[in-house]
Amino acid sequence: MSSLEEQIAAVEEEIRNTAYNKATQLHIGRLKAKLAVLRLERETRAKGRGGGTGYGVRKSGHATVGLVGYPSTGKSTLLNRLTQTESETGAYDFTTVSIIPGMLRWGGASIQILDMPGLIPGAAKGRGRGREVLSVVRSCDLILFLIDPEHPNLRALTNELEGAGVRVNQRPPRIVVQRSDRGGLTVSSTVRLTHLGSGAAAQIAREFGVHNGSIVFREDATVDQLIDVLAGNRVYVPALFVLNKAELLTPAERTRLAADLRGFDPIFISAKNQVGLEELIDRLGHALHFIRVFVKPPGRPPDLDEPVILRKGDPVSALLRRLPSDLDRTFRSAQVWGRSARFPGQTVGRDHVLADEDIVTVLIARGAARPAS
Ligand SMILES: Nc1nc2c(ncn2[C@@H]2O[C@H](COP(=O)(O)OP(=O)(O)OP(=O)(O)O)[C@@H](O)[C@H]2O)c(=O)[nH]1
Ligand SMILES: [Mg+2]
Repeated sequence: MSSLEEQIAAVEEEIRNTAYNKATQLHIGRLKAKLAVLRLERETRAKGRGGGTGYGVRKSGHATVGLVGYPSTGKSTLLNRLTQTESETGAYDFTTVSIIPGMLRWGGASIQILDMPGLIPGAAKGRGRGREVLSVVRSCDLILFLIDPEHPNLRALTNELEGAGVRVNQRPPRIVVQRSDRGGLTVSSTVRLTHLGSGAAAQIAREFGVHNGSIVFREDATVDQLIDVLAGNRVYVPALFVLNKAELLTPAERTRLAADLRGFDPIFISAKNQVGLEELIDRLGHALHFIRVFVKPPGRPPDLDEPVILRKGDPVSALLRRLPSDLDRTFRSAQVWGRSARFPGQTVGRDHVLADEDIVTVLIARGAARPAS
């Protein structure tokens, strides 16, 4: 029996060597599914050995941003410029060997920025502490890719993340898989499927041990998207692409790079000369979608001077986590005024999604003492 790594390498090799066409489409789909299952197994084993648990960075602030790039692209230099931290920098690779946090203010929000060791090809397999770095990347709210114009190979970098289950600037596929014990597998869709038929979908599902239940497609998904949903441990992280050392570029080189990387909408900066950092900070703040929510104690006016900073899509429970801890424990319901309320003063529960500038009153269970605010 060959080792897990050998099996993974063999399947990867077979995928590479199989020409993609109508006749091989399903075969490749099944190989990809097999590969995803083997990689899941690798993750499970790494966890069992205590690997892949990361560096144990404590998240703080309103959002966490990870600096990701090849070695020597200027990640530490940028962290130091943005946050007045002192992460060691150097003209050689692998200067940074652990995760260094810094804090950046944006409006009323604080953004935690994590400087990390440079990534190299093979990181997902554990090269150069890659597995640890990638596990920290998985927990970030946003990835800031830092690129050296001399090595603008973005595909290799994002592929490395793909291999670790990180999906960059994608949203979760709208496919619902329900497993059951018997009755066979039904595949249905609410839209016309152009990438894979229901027979192919069922075969892919079987690779994951799904023989009974249902798969419903709510979008025209690809094989890779179905595999992502079946594998189940994917994270979907937004990203910004930043080209550093831009002061070394001639105008012509800059124009060419901007054209090559058009799809990535890159931001050109010079961390060393502090050029382009304002635009970067601004894009960063907007990409994190902060919202401000005002708390109104019962029977009193709202505190409009001190908003609670949350992120778009956050529910009432996220607000409770930012308030004195007893409020979370004794929560009964909340009343909401503002854009997320169907009418002023609507009574809602923990799962209600808040909107920017909402005003919220937290009501506590009868008999529970309200903490002094
Ligand atoms: N010309 C130029 N050099 C820069 C710029 N930013 C950083 N550097 C240089 O690039 C080299 C690497 O910088 P670091 O900040 O250590 O890079 P890193 O990405 O943290 O590197 P690792 O920790 O090894 O992954 C240093 O010599 C920096 O002075 C820049 O904007 N322009
Ligand atoms: Mg560094």
